[in-house]
Amino acid sequence: MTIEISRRVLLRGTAAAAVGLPAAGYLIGCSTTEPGGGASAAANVLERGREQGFLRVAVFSEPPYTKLETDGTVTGAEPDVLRAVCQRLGIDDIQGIKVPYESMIPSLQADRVDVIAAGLFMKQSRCAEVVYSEPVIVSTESFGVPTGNPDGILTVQDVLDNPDLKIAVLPGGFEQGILNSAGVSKDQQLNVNDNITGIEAVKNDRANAFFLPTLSLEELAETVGGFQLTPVVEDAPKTGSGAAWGNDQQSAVDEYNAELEEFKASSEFDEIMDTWGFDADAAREVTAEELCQVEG
Ligand code: 6CS
Repeated sequence: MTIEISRRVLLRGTAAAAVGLPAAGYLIGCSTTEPGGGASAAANVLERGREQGFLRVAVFSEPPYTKLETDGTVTGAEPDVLRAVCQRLGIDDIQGIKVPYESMIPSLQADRVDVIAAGLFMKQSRCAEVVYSEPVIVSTESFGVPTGNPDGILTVQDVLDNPDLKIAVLPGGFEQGILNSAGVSKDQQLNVNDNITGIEAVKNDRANAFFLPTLSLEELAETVGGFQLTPVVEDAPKTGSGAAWGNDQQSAVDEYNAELEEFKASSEFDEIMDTWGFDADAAREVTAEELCQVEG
């Protein structure tokens, strides 16, 4: 399994060396990182962040949830909130590490990242493996389809009703989980590496639809175009996400949540949510406990 290290991390040679990261472009396997992930071996992840000056954050670079800029800066709704709250807690910065969704929790468990802030949507199986902070975003799902939606795909049931349909999904992603829970066969699923390859599969007829969060498809419509979004998929569960921490970090998450609660009441939170197109109030009106009831 390889994990892409943002250029900014590589440019921070000493910091990268200090946390046991190689100067290579990729972090390969477990052997190249020290247990505990770095300069500070503090058991409490926030203490580690204060001591080493940053936290390593798993992202996928799927705007507006997360975005790895070409200079290595990590932005997006969730990293921007994480950075703001961390700075209030005395942690100077966060460093983005690109990790596929299916590898995020294993990377956290292997201590190759300190936290996940990727829009890794809350659901029962994930909530059993990590400790989520309170939610900062609430999300819906849509299909990206050819213009005119020639196959009439609007719901997961429509996919079930037509076994000839092929749906592009990100491996290990929330959408793949929805299809699997609904009983959609693997034969109807096309695993794609990222959002661009997913929408290109639709545009070149390798898939009839790309199943992805509504806001991610809206971003692709602006940056890539050449396809149509369906309305929100009504038979897909609605959920949300917040930062995901190691299962042994409950005391750190309690400290983080206390600061996050104050931050969510501030205008700065509204500004970040507005920048990325999310509804700040929706995230204020739901809890991690509620979203961790989402099946899957
Ligand atoms: O939580 C997930 O797995 C999904 N989250 C986002 C932001 N995009 C796709 C992914 O499948």
